[in-house]
Amino acid sequence: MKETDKQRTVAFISHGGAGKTSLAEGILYLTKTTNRLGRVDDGTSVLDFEPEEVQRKISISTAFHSYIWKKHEVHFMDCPGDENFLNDTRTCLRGADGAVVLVDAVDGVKVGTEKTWAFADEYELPRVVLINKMDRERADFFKCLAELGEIFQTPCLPVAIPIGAEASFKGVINLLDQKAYLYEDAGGKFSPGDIPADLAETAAEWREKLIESVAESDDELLEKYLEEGELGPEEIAKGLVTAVRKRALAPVCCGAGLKLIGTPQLLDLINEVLPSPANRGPVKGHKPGEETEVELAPDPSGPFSALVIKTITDPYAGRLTIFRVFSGTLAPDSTFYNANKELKERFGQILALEGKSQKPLESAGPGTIAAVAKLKETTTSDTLCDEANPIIIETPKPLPPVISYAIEPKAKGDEEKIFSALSKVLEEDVSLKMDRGGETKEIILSGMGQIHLEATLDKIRRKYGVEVILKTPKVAYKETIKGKTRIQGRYKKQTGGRGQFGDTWLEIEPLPRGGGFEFVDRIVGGVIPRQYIPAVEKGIVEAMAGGVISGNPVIDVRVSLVDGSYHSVDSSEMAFKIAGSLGFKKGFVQCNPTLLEPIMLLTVTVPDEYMGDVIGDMNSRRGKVLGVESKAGRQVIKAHVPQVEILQYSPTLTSMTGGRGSFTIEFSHYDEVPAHLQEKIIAAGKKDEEE
Ligand SMILES: Nc1nc2c(ncn2[C@@H]2O[C@H](COP(=O)(O)OP(=O)(O)OP(=O)(O)O)[C@@H](O)[C@H]2O)c(=O)[nH]1
Ligand SMILES: [Mg+2]
Repeated sequence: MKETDKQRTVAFISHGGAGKTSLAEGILYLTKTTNRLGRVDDGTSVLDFEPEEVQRKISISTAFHSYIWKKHEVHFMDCPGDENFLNDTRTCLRGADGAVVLVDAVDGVKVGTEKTWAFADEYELPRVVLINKMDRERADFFKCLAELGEIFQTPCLPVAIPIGAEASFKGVINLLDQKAYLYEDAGGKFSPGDIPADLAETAAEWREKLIESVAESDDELLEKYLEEGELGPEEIAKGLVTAVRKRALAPVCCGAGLKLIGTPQLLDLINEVLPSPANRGPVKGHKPGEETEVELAPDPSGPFSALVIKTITDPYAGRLTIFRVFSGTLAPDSTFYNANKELKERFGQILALEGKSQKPLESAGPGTIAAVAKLKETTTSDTLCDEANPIIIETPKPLPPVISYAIEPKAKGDEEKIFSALSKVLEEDVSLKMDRGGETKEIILSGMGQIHLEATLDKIRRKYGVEVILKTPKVAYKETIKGKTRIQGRYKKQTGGRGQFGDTWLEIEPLPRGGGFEFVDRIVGGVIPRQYIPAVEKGIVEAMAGGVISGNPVIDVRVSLVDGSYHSVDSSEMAFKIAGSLGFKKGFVQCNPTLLEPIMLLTVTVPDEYMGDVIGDMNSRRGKVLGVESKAGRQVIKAHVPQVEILQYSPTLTSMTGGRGSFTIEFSHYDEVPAHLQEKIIAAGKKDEEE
């Protein structure tokens, strides 16, 4: 059995492009896990290996690997930072015990930093911060540090400060051992030395602040510090660990991951302060089907539990299920119990993940991230466990999709192929949503952003060979009426032998919104024989489905069949169906017809300062603000807005709020389209019909 105190399971998180993948490649190289330094920029990264990632030079999907550094075995995840792919980051992060938050030394704290920081808060993860890319022009360590202090509640204090910056960034000063680490080249080689004289004062100042903060997080230390005015090196080190693990402090270090400057010091920090699975404590959950709480200690010989954090589907290799073990130890060629699906799954090899490749593992204990292939029923967020000790580990719901497109195959007839390819991709990406068979009969694909959907379609093309185009989804308009009428629908045809005859009188009137369709049979005295009456209704229903004025379906009407006549030889179901349809269409236009549009409930959450802009924009989109509520320092604005006005709301909100807003949209009700907008919709509907 492996000891778990020398094990770490960490995630690299940040806003997009802060250098996580480059840092991780550097770590793999430095720890001799790989023998060649992979680079994002030339497509040689073993972590960003999917063609969609290589092409865009961003991480789309969390990649997993592990390394050994000073006898510690560290499993890590390189998470995406781009807004479009943060759902994956959030899902995978549930499997980490600690996080390394990267901040670009030029860009500072960005929205993506705030969002990923919030995910780490959600899971109560201890974290360290790396101010990265110190070699870039305009890199500013202390400006970033100030931003961290302003934005986050957890105090962020340096344990290392930079020596030089930009092109002359040379190394780091470790405030704990008070040594300077100078880098000769970009290969990660350094030599320790004394703190340069010009930085001695700054280093002493920040060291004092660090010690103060460490002391404040522990009563005993504080007492000693106040009495003696200082703490010994061991006390500081121990106090720092305690402070980090209870999230009273996030230590900040610096470096340039691409050049491996500061990377060894970061690796030391990960080993020293982030928790092992044992330090992290038991995993909490509940019994399947019950609320009874269950806790499982991170004991390698205890009952097994693991959480599925990712599923990858491949048309050839099949399904790969990636999980984080919380307790117990898994052996190959065995079974485990899926507590969510309530069934047992059999598996063969256990695989260690090494970026794009895998290798067999003999066992997987607490803290390990591993995978098994070809499970049948298990999906992301399921808990795998021991049937005798079942547990369901709570996971958050996926982030709601923010953008929707209609999709169409490039080649006619490929609809089924798209549908089955998408179903596969949906399995691995829970932030995608597909709707089919809605009002407009389109396949609607929703996701976290334009790039998310585009990358998904690229993947479908590559893996399943279907070409798809994105289109703005159609709005499901409806026709209805505001007035009533009494009308005759008559169909008579005499050609040679037997003729056709059907004669109806209809009363057409509006129903309240949501009333749908009512057909009332008021025929008395057999003026229309019973057997023809359903045909009349059928004719009307068909006419309604195709629409009368704009090609959109009719709703909220009542049609009463009040009178009519028939011919004993020429009448037929067909004739009455046509008569009903003709009567309905003729009558409908006399009833002051109008168009209805779907109105959505738009809920927007933004920091205070953007409220005015957001409400102003809602008003300009024919929205009606229903109310504003203040929640955890943010404003939640609810409004009814016509769907057509917010088909592409995501980029609008992003540009209004610098990415700090979030929103959800759901259907609310139908309402009348203002008269001046109806003409265009009617014309477009007619054009569609002609085509
Ligand atoms: N100057 C400089 N550039 C860097 C450094 N680290 C990364 N870069 C560059 O920054 C860009 C983004 O780097 P990545 O490693 O892909 O960043 P990331 O955080 O993984 O990006 P996402 O996964 O898409 O969020 C690339 O062009 C890198 O070459 C660094 O330390 N210094
Ligand atoms: Mg990356």
